[in-house]
Amino acid sequence: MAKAYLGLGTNIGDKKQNLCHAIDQIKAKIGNVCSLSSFYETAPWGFESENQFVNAALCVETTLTPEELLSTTQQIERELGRTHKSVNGIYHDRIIDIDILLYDDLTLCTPALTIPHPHMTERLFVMAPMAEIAPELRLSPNGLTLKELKNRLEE
Ligand code: PH2
Ligand code: MG
Ligand code: MG
Repeated sequence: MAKAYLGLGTNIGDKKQNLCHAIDQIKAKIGNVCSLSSFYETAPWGFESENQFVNAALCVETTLTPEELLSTTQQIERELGRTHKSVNGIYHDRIIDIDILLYDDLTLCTPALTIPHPHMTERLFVMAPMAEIAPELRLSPNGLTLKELKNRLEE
């Protein structure tokens, strides 16, 4: 059984309800959710929008491969009503975004999927919830813990 960490974000509609629906679908289609962060209200990062985000992170135990996990998270995004995908760093308001952050200690780089998520350590909206649920987890290549990486962003 693998442990995958997922980042969740939403900035339109009933945001808390969007996160709860996504978490229900993750439990139904992916596996047991073994930790879940608080919900964080965050400002849009990397694009202009008047709509604030709510972000969270969770850990799920799963028998899905990384590729199956990606197709399942994308299916859940569509079922919850997501229309646009972000392309080339152009972001849009969204009902739900589910990003694969970590999958055990796997590193993977294919056109469809990069694990660890290539931008996770740059973004406080990811690292604050991650440091809440897995503060002592160490990330290669530099071996810093998630808490240390999060503290760096706040300096
Ligand atoms: N997601 C993005 C781009 N910007 N900003 C916040 N605050 N939260 C997000 O989840 C987010 C973002 C790309 O997926
Ligand atoms: Mg994202
Ligand atoms: Mg995404």
